[in-house]
Parts: sequence; C-alpha cells; structure tokens
Amino acid sequence: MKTIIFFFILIFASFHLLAENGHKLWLRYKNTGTVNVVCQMNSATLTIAKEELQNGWRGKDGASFALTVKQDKEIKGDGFKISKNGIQANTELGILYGVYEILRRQYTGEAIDEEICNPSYERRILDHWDNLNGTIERGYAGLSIFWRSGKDSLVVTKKDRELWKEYARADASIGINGAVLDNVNASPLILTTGCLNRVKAIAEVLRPYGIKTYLAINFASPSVIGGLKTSDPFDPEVKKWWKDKAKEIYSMIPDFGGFLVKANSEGQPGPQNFGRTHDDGANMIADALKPFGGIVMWRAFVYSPNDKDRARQAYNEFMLLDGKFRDNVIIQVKNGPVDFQPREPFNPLFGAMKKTSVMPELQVTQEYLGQAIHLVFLATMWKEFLQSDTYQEGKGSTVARCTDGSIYPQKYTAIAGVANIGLDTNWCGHPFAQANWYAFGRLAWNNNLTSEKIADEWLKLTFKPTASEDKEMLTALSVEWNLNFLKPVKQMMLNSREAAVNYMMPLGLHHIFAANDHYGPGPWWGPKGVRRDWTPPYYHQADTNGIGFDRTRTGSNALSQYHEPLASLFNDVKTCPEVYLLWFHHLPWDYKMKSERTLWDALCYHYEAGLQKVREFQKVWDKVERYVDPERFALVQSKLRQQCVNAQLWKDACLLYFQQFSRKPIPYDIERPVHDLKDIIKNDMERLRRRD
Ligand code: BDP
Repeated sequence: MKTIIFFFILIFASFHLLAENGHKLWLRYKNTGTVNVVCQMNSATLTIAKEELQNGWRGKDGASFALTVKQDKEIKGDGFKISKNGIQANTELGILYGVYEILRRQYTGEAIDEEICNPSYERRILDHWDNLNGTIERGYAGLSIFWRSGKDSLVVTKKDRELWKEYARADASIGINGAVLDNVNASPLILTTGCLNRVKAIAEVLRPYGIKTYLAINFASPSVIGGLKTSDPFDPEVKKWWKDKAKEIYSMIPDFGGFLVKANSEGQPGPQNFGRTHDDGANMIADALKPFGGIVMWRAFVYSPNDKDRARQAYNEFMLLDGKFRDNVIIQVKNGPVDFQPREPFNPLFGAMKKTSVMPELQVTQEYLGQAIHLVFLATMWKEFLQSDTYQEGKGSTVARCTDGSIYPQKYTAIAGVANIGLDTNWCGHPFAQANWYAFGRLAWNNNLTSEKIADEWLKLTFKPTASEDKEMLTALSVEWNLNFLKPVKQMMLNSREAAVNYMMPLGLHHIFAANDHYGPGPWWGPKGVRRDWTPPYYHQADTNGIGFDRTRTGSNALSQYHEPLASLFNDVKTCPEVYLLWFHHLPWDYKMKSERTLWDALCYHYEAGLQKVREFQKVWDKVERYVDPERFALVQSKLRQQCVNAQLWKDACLLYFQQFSRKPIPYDIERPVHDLKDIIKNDMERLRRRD
C-alpha cells in the first residue's frame, strides 16, 4: 500500500513543472541552504564568485567554504583546485571557474574530491558572425545581441547591458574567455570611433566575467575609413595607421584581445591584392598589436576558383609560410579541409604546421546541420575531429594534442567556435542547440571530456526538475527521471549527428546543399557561369560510372597532404574508412562494400537509416512529455516534426537524383520516396528565384 501511495505522489509531483522559456540556459541554479564564503580579497570577479555560490549552494547547509587566490605550480593559467572545503586558484578568474565547477557538481551529483582542473586551451573564444546592422551571417536565433540598425544603433541601453551580462555569465560558467564581436566578413566601420565606443561598453560588462573582446577586421580599412590611398602592408603610412589604431583601441580597452582576419577569401581584401603574401599582412598587423599584448588570428579558409580541388588549397598556401609568422599570430583553421560539412576528415594543416601557432575553428551555429530546426548534438563530431590522429609526431599525435600545446610548444593555444547565439528568448532558437554552445565551452576547457559526459551534465542542468523542496521526493523523482528521461534523451543526442550525416550526406559525400541557404538538399544545382567549386556536382561527381571525388594519387592527390600511414590508408579503397569513402574515391555504383552490399544499395540504406532515426527521436521525445515543462516540450516536438519532413526530403531528393545515374532500383525493403524529383527541383528553383 505504502509503495502505491508513494507511486501516486510521484506521478503528481512530476506534473508540477513550471513553464520555462529556456532563457536561463543551463544556469537554473537555486540554493537549498546557506553557505558561509570565506574570502580575504575583494574584486568585481570575486564578488560574482561569492554571489554565485550563495545563490546556487546545494551543499551542506551552513557550511564554510574558502576562496583562496594563491600561486600553485600545478595549477595552470586560470585553472583551479577544488575540494569539499574550498577553491584555490592562481587568478581571480580561476576562482570563478572553480565556483561554477562546484555548483555544476552539486547539481549533477558528481563527487567533489580534491582535484586540479586545468584548461586545455588558453584562449577559448566564440566568434560572433554579427553584422553591424544587427543581422547575423548564418545566425538562426534572431538578431544580434551586440549590434542593431537604426539611428540609435550605437546608444548603449540598460537593457543591452543586462543582456550582455547574462551572456557573459553563461560564457564564464563554461570557461569561455573571449568573444569576437563582429562578422569575419568584416565591415571597415567596426574600427570607427563610434563602433569602438560600443565595443568599450561591451568590454566593460564582459570583463568581470573574464571575457576578452576581439574584433574581426577588414584588411582594406586604412583606405576605406582611414583616407589612405592604399592598404598595402608594406606602405609606411598603412603600418602607421594600424599602429595608431591599435593605440586608440588599447587606450579605450586595455585588455583587448586582438584581431581576427579573413583575408583573400571569398572576395574579402587581403595582402594578395597588393602583391604581398599572408605572412606580410598578418605580421604587419601583429607588429601593431604586439606592444599591447594583442594577437592576430589569421584564417586559413582560402580557396581560389582555379584549383582542381578546393580541399587542397589551405594546405598548399599555408605550408609554404610555416615559420614565417610573428609569435603573436595564430593561424585559425576550420576543422575540415572544405567547410564545416556534416562530416569531413580533419584539415591536414593540423600537426603539419610545426613552427606556427595553429588553432581549430569549429562551427557551433548549425549552418550545414539543419540550422535551428534539426536536433543535432555536435560534441560527437568535435570529439571525432579532436581525436583524429595526424601521425605527425608518431602514433597518438591527435589534433587535440597538436593544438593544445602537448606536442608543440606554441606561444599561444586557442580554439574558436562560431556562435549560435541571437536575441531569441532561448538564445539559440532550438532548445537543444544550447547544448552545442555548452559543449563547445566544455571541450575548449577540457578536450578530454567525453560527449556522453557533456550531454549528461547539460541535460541534468537544463531539464532536471528543481522545484520540489522535499528532499526525499526529489531523490525518488531523480531515480525515475534518470531512467525515463535522462537515459533515452541522452542516447538521442549521442545518435543525432550520425543520423544527420546519414540522411544528408553519408559515406563521405559533402557539400550537396541547396544553394545559398545550405539547409535542404541541392545535388542538382550547377548553373552555367557559377564558380564550379560552389556547386554540388563539383563535389559528388556523380555520373553513370559512379560517384565520389577522386582525391587519390591518381586523382587530385589531396590525400598526399596527410602524414603516413594516413595517406596510404586513405589511398587504398580497401583500407579507407567507409565514412570517408566518397570523400577520397570515385567508385562504380556496384562497388562491393564491406557489408557485401553494392555502393548504391549501401547509400540507399544509409539515407533510410537516417530518416528512421529521426522518426525514432520523435517517439523518444513524445514519451518524455511528463518530465518536461509544456513550453519547451512543445517547441522541441514541433521542431522534430519539421526535422522529419526535411530528412524525408533529403532522402527522396538524393536517392531520386542519384538514381538517374545509378539506374538501379531502390532496395525494395526500403520505404518508397514520397516526393517527385521534378517537384523538389521546381520548389528549389522557386526558392532561389524568390531570393534573387
Ligand atoms: C561559409 C559560410 C559563409 C562564411 C564562410 C567563412 O557559408 O557565410 O562567410 O564560411 O567561414 O561556411 O568565412
């Protein structure tokens, strides 16, 4: 009887879920007791640390907890040492990070034993692709939190400051310590005094949370806003212009981080416009920032229309320059050699540039992964990348170790993620997209964390009911919640990226997206007069003989950029991992896969598996309804429906399009397409016309 009553209490208790709009992110902290914080020092950062502890404390009621800033060689940078009784760190920021760690553990039920936590990368930066008119390039969560249009666009309001503070707090809680405030396709106007005043105001709000501000700059700024005749990096007046600009910025923002530069890429100006090279340009700007401790993050995302293989180009241009950059230049390299695709092998520049600091650039915003509609947890993709073995210094030279200072003594170590944040109430558009912001920060702090651990933490912090004050009830609920919510939803997150790869571009296919918006399928798109390397047929190369991009020794030979044994492994179709098969090989439709299936059949089964997974996700989510507040539940449910419609479209479009070349039936045990290819293409063309 007792158990039955208890069971009923449980059911009713779990229905009492307060509506949540997602604005609080993973910071739904609420204390269950008091704590006596002992701290000898005072500062803005330490005040935040104390308040956070008091507001969120779930440890022993009335406990004493010490915050101590004291040098310890074992602790690196803004790392910290935690124990049951307190936190020790070299810096005040280290204390704040330690506080967030303690609170996280109290909420997730992780043990708090004596432990030192050091960051993997010194600079953990979010790149905001925010335009000065408030729009965001590849942003799917509303307008910019930093910029807006209109005549009062540069006026800083109380509301602005409040939002920036919330943003800074969220970043700090996961260890992010830098923000690039504007788009890499940068407006020269960002360096005008009006904009810099706003940057100063943002920097003031971000500073106590340990976040440095950086700016993406336009290489032609001296001529566009400085009134000079040229922006040639060898011109003495240009050099002086940058020096003066740096001085001006540092007089306003003493802890300014530095510049991010997209040069000679996709139409952006750069040193090559003046017959100079990337190092000439980067070093000139680095010299201007050097006296103030600033850095230049110079992007390696370059490709010209003339090369026969876009995937080779960053390596070709940048390897020649290894060792020629100033020590305050970091080359920022996208994870893959093409462009943030659902799956790419790692960019071969990682580990290969041995005399230059190199930092990975990841894309948190889901430009190529279903935007704010698809549920795709990116930690698994980033782990796959970070754990890739480059073999540059023998086995075990993973990308993570090649970039975090474990192998090469880089002067600076850093990692960047393109932000997915906007003015939407829940910041990221999709409630689960918040998990990607969270995962980026956590992996930047500790690149050894597993995707599972990150998903586990995030789900507990974001969804676990905290309302009941009754301890016994909460514990009982917790057991049920772990089993019925945490377990299935975590598994869904962990499967979600592979599902997306399957219904979008399995087996190494890449960049077959609909033109411009990169959301739906568009393998057919390739009008005359458009750069070939901007069209899907350039990447899939499908014809009646087969499909795939031949990057082998007899093809473009891009795989020679990988260190042995990788180059040979990729070159031999028998040893090339099947997930990269069509990235490196052009193969006949009846090529026999490891499963004994033909390539065509395997492709069909992958698309089908992707779609079926999303249908399964819908069921998983519907089943957890009683554990989620109605607002977030309904939003995710509706987004999963849209994801399903889109996954079906991907499968039908790609299979029916490629079938024109394979001339083989879709295996009969697979569900039939529900769209006609000609309608799909017609709709796509109409979409493009509407846009023009
Ligand atoms: C591509 C985006 C484009 C960016 C570019 C970049 O489509 O909007 O400007 O990358 O990273 O993925 O510079």
